[in-house]
Amino acid sequence: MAEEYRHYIGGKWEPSSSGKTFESRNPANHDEVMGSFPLGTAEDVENAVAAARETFPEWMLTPVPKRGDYLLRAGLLLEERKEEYANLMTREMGKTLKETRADIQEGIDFLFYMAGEGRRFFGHTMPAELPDKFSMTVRHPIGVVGLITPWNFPIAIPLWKIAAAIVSGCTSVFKPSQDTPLLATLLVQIFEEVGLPPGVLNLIHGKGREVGVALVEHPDVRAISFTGSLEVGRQIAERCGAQMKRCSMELGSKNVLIVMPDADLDLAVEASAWGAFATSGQRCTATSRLVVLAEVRKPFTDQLVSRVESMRVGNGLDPEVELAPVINERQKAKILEYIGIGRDEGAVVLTGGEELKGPEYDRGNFIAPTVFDEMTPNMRIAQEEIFGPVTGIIRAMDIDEAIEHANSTGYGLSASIYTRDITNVFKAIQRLEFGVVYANAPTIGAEVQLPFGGMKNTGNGHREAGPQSLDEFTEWKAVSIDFSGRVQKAQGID
Ligand code: UN1
Repeated sequence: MAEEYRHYIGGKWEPSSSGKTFESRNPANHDEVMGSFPLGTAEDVENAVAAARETFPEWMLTPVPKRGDYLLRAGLLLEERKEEYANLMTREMGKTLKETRADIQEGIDFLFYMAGEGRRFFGHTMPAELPDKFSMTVRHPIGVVGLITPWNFPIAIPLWKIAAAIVSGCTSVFKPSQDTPLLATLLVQIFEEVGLPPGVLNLIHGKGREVGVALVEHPDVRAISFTGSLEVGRQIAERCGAQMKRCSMELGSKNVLIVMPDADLDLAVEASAWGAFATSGQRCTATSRLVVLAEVRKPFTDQLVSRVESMRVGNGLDPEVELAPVINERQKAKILEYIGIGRDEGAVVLTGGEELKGPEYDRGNFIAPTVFDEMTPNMRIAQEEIFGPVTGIIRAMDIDEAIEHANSTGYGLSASIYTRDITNVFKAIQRLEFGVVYANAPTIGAEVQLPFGGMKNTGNGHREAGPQSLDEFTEWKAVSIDFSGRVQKAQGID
C-alpha cells in the first residue's frame, strides 16, 4: 500500500473534500509508487485561500527579519535532509542524483539569500522639491498569492516563489505539479517543523484544470506566480488580466549556444552536451539549439556526437548514468513526435532519435540523447519547446548571422556564446534578446543571486531569484512626510 499524504491547510494536514486520490510513480520504474495524494477540488482551494486570508493581516505586520528567520531555519533543516530528499527526488521525477542534490542546493542557497533579505528589504529615500518634506519608498506585501510550479525542479522552483513570498509578508497557496507531489509535501513539512505560523503556507495537490483554475479565479488571491508552458501561461495570464490580478509568468524557451571559430572547442562541446542533456533536456534553460560557425562545424559536430554517444542512459540513482528518464509517458510521446517532425522537416539525426528498449528501459520513459544536424531557424524543432533530450545544429557564416539566428524564435530565456574574442562577447551581450546571457558558460546553471527570467514569450517582464524576486510579491508605496507646518503645494503653486 502506498503511503497516503494530504493537503496542508491552515496548519493542518487534510484529505481532499472529494475523497479522491492520485499516485506518484517513478519514471525510471513505473512499478514504484512514491505515495498517494489527495486530488484537490475548488472547495479545498476555497479553504486554503480562507486560511491564507485570515493569516495575512498578522503576517504582514510580523517584522521582516523575523519572517526571514524562518527561511534560515528551513534552509538549515533542508541541508540536513539533502541526501535523503535527493534520493526521493530521483525516484519521483527521474533526474540523476547529482542533479537532484543540486536542485536542493539551489533551494538552500535561495533560502539563505532571502533570509538575508529579511534584514535588507531596502526601499529608497529621495529628495523632495519642497522644503521640510521627506520622501521614501517602502514595499507593501501584495496579499494572498497562488504559486503554481512544475516538476523539473521540485524544490528549487517552489522555493524561488515560497521564500520570496514569505519574506515579502504574503501568505500563499502552493499548487505543485501532479508529477512531484511527494517532494512538495516534504518541503512544506520543513516549514511546519521550523514553526512557520499556520496559514502562511498552504498546500493543495491536484490538477491544473481544477485546483489551478480555482486559484487563478479566486477573488481573494491577489497574484499568481506560475512556471510552466507557454500554452498554460497564456491561459492564466488572460484570466488574470480580466481580473486585474498580478501574474508573473516563467514560461518556455528555445535556448541557444553559439560556437565561434575561435572558441575552445573542448569546452564548447562539453557545455553543449551538458546544457542539452542534463535533466534530459527538461529545463527551461536547456540548450535546444546550437548555432555553429561554418568554419568549425565539422570538428565541433564530430566531437559532440562522440561525446553524446558516450553518455550512459539509465536510472538516475546509478552514479554512472548521465541521462535519466523523461518525466512521463505523455512527455515521452510528445518528444518522439517532435523527433519525427524534425525528420519530416528535413533535419538529419546524427545520433539518437529513438526510444530505448531493453530490460533496463522497459519499465520507464527512456529516449536516447538526440542531435539533429541541418536544422534551419524556421523549422518547428528550432522554434517550439520540446522539453526533452533533443538538440540541433544550425549553421551560420559570421557573428551577425549567428546572433540573428539566436534571436529568431519567439522565446528568450538563456543564451551562451563560446569565443575567445572580447568583441564577440560584447556584441552578444548587446544584441541577444535573452534574459540570461553567458559567455563561455553553459546555458543552464543560473545562480540564485541573479535575476532569472526571459524576454519575449518566455515571460511577462517579471524576474525570479535575485533581489528582483521581491517585486513579484510586493507593491511599491511612495511615502512623503511634510514637517513644515504648512500646506505646501507641489509643482510651483503658491
Ligand atoms: C527551469 O528549468 O525552469 O539555470 C529552471 C538553470 C537552473 C534553473 C532552471 N538553475 O538551469
